[in-house]
Amino acid sequence: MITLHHLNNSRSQRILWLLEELGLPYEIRHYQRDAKTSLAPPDLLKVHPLGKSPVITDGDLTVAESGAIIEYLVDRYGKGAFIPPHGTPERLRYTYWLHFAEGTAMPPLVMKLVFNRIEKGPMPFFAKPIARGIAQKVKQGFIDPNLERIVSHIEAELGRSEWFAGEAFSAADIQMSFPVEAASARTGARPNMKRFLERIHARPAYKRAIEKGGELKILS
Ligand SMILES: N[C@@H](CCC(=O)N[C@@H](CS)C(=O)NCC(=O)O)C(=O)O
Repeated sequence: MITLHHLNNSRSQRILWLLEELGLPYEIRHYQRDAKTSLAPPDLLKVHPLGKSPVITDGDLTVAESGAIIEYLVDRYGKGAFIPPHGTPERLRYTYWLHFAEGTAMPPLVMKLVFNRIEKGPMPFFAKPIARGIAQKVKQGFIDPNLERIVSHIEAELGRSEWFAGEAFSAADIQMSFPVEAASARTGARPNMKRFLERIHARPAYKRAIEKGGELKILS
């Protein structure tokens, strides 16, 4: 039996959604973020040394990292579903987006969230102008130009085909859903991204995943 160690309001929602798309039997162990820090509870450290979610256990195996979990589930249980055939241009696009999501898109999206918090968060009045100045400088000089390029790239690619890897829905769309949600919340949604989100939200398996794992409230 597969167990998904699911942290509320997190990237783990993608794995829940994939499990629903695959129609596999699984159980969910729920973990709640700390209300003040948003960090995962220490219990998750008993499952994996980083204490982050998603993580799955399947018999003796423990698999962490969304992209690795997606590859594992699709390879082991997918029977060819949600992955384009080997040797096709679609397969290369699939691999690209599977890595792009966490390797390229998420780091500046997380930085944007952190520096927004530094800029707006509570702190002693004498430190505020300094912190605000540093946050604005990092955002203007580094984070925002990077995000502009990333979001324009995503938007253009979603204009090329209905889904990230081509005309067929694949697990790359599941992996890319979180950066598209986060980019829409933190930089503003563009038309193709908006339509992509509408398409995924309408999928029955997506809706079941939200019912079981709780609403995904993307912070901005
Ligand atoms: N690249 C990893 C990121 C894992 C990650 O950072 N998960 C976040 C939730 S979105 C987490 O567990 N945060 C709680 C913490 O760091 O304590 C993946 O895609 O699995």
